[in-house]
Amino acid sequence: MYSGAAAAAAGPPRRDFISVTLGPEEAVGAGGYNNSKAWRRRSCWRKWKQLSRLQRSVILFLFAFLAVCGVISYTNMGEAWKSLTDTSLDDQRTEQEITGLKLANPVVLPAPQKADASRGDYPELSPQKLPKLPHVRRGPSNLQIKAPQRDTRLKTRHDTIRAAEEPVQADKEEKTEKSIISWRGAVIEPDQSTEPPSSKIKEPEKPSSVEAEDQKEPVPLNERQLAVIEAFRHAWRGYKDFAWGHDELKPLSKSYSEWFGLGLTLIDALDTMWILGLKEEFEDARKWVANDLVFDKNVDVNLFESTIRILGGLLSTYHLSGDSLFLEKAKDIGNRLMPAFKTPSKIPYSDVNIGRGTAHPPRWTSDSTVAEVTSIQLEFRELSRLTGDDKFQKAVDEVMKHVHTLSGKNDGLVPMFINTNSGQFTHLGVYTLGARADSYYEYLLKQWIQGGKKENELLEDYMRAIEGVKKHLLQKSEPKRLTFLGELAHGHFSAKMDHLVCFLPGTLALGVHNGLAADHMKLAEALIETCYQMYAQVETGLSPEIVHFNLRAQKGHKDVEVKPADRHNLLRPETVESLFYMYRFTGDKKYQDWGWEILQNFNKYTRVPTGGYTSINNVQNPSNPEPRDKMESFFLGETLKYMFLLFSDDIDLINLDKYVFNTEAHPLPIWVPA
Ligand code: DMJ
Repeated sequence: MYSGAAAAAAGPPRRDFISVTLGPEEAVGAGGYNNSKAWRRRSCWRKWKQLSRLQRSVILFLFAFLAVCGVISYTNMGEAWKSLTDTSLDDQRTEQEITGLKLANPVVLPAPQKADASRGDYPELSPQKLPKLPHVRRGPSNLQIKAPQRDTRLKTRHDTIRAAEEPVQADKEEKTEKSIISWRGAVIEPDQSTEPPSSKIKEPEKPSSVEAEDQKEPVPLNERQLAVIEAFRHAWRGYKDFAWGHDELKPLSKSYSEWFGLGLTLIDALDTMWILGLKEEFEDARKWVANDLVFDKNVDVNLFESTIRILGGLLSTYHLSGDSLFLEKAKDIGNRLMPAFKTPSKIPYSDVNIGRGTAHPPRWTSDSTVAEVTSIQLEFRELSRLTGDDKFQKAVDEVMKHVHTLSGKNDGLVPMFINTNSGQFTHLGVYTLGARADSYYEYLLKQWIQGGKKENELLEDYMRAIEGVKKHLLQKSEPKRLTFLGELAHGHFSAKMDHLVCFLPGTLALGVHNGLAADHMKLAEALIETCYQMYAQVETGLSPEIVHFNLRAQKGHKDVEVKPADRHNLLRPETVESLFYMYRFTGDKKYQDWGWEILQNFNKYTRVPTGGYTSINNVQNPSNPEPRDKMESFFLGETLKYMFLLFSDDIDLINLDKYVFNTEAHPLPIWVPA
């Protein structure tokens, strides 16, 4: 509004001008408005004549340029239209296949982004050139012409296995061919359907399904992969014969042990069977899940263990198979685990009774383990995304946000315990990347990747922690100068390293693949060499649970020392897991060779002739490794899966730009950035 009084009071008004020069023809004169055709033509011509020679040439040039552009784009549109028409006429291609083509092409992740000031700037975070993969055999992903062949890769895998191992009769062939279509998943939804995290999740999402990757030629299995399949089948035979539907096989006593009474090994192994292409085994197991898996039981389960093994296993199997049975079961167990979060601090209790809906800490303390409360996030976040119910994600995100703010960290390194009442760290001053803290670090990076690399607090905490690792925990051993991670207890360094720490080289390499500091790769290379030496320097060629490194050179001493209480091997996966990542990202065959040695030693010292593999008590005694009579579920869920992937040259067999593995080796989709 303009007020004259106010303007006067304010003194002479500031004037802004726009000057418009009108020629006599343009002026609306006394004759009024004249828009006749003849007048307009005359007027244009006069105007053209009034222009300078230069102006006329520029205008003529512009017209010519626009005309050329018009011709070019017309030609392109014609081509595009033609190919579209051809596509729709192709009666071999179903609507789903066409959608699948679109789906499979874009890499889920964006190129690594440079961290800017608003995202918390780290000098280390500048995008790194991703290492070239010399072993990549896939063609360009952006295939626009060839329709994807559904089922081809796993179908071929079955064929290879069958050809190598079992002659099959003609009628059985026919039956198998028919069932291949159904076993690959009743519902194949080609939509990757991934979304960034949101506190208001509305639409339930669909499975990602490896189907989307099947458009390219299947890569045949090599001998080492066939050896893994043979090992898996041997382990599975023992489980099936003596422990079917129970938690863990006791292969020597030909019986089983129960932990939660939920068929732990069977659920943990589902996606491994899918990836290895073990159709019949998978179908048997699916039937058990459909008919016998019941969560309405008066039983206490550990929140972390049941999340990573059961919830994680069901979610990934749902994604790989597209079978909604697994999502239904995942929802059921997810809901039953939620009472764990009803604590004064919202830091969850360690134990939940899934039948009664009650939760509690262990009997002797009100503390929870830090790794446990911070390594359930990938699974609960994914459950929210799939169901459209944000309660799961809210609960676990709150834990991470809270831990982010806590004091008691040492350059990003966290203590091992946290109190469920106060929400504070307890037992301060002890820092390790081994038991009780390990997967906290792993999940910082993996949640950041899962969410599309946007959640900066997670990245900040991860980067800070790796700096803390370098500052406080890194040392070199004698005589071989192996780089290892020790522990810090109240300012005192201990040269003790758990085998569990061997997850770290793989995690570091994954970070570098996603654009983080290149020096993390150097550290990863040094650490994986050490983890391998934890096997190679021991009499059976199998790593003990814990080693101590020599800091001073002594005659006749190796780098690795083993204490009597630590010389067991539980068939753990961490070293093989890291070997897999290292091979994927570098293509260096030595990592495959190291994994092959380890597999052979598992076969030599832990294989039970009547079926199954067993943990052993003494890795230093090849003539009597002292079998413990237990096959952990993670041997099938993780160790053999990572072995199989390590020996594969197919980077699309669980593509690491599309999937992120939870800490129990269950692949979950990476959410597409908004
Ligand atoms: C598995 O349950 C998981 O890998 C977990 O993160 C650590 N312990 C075992 C395997 O060693």
